Amino acid sequence: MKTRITELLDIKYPIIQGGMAWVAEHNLAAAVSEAGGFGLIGAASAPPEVIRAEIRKAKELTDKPFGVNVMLLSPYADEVAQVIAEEGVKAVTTGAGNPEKYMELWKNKGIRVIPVVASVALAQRMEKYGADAVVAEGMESGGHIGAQTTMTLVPQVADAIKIPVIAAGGIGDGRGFMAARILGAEAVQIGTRFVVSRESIVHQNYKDRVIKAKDIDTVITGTTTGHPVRSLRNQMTREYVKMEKAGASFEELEYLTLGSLRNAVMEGDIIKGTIMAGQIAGMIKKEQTCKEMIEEIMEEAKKIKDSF
Ligand code: TUI
Repeated sequence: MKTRITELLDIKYPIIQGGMAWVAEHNLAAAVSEAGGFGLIGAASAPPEVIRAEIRKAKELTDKPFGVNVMLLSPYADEVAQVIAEEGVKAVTTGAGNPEKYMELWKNKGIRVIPVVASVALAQRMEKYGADAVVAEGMESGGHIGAQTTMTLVPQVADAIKIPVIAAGGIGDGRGFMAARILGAEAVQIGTRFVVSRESIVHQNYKDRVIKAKDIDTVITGTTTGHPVRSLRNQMTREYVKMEKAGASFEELEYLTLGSLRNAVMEGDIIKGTIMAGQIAGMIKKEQTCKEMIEEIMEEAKKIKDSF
């Protein structure tokens, strides 16, 4: 299935992997790229030298193109942006902000720039500043989210810009893939499903919790701090919501979640940790390799296409 995104990124299938903090390291990125999708290393809040090493390790595992996701709230964002330009990857996606100040640096190195946006306004601004594509990410996603749903955001962004759109948020199978294509997207970004892939280094407790999740099991915390985050309900989110209702300060809430994503992903602390996951978690039922996941999605999509 050829689209402007498969051409832009030189990939077989129009499926890109979410730049998930702690989860999206070199093994996952390489596995997704080897399977014909587009893998990404999630830089999250990691220091620049860690990202340099991650890029080099991914290059040892695959000759296929892959990218890095830059989380713009990171204290290391400037240095990470520089490291990416030095090391060279096929594309950068960005999250949680406006990547304007880095776009020239990356574009001069021939790196494709694909900002993740949660509004039409930012999508238009990114196009004007030379973005190659955008990811339109709905609030069904896990992690830090905007306010629009995928169903409403994707067609509005697709109508507003000429560069290709990648849909994200709530997509995990061939039906979601085809729905996104019908809404005007030329590829999809998938996060939560890849969390439970065999190649994912995520702790088994976390994977099992995602697999066990029901449709209504995610909650949004942090609305009061201006950084809403979707994760699976647990002791931490109950405590967080209680504190938010009681008018806790930004600092108190930050303290509660300090290191909590790492503790969930790496140590398997699914009680006090933050189990970021999207609303599609309820549909994800088994661990598979990235190749099995991608090929299954594409086969389902083809069946749907042929039945129309
Ligand atoms: O960035 C994400 N997902 C993330 S980042 C993250 S780490 C984090 N943890 C706690 C609090 C904050 C961050 C975990 N998950 N997705 C892409 C995304 N970007 N979603 C929403 C946005 C976004 C929001 C506002 C992008 C731009 C924006 O405004 C920029 C502007 O200046 O207009």
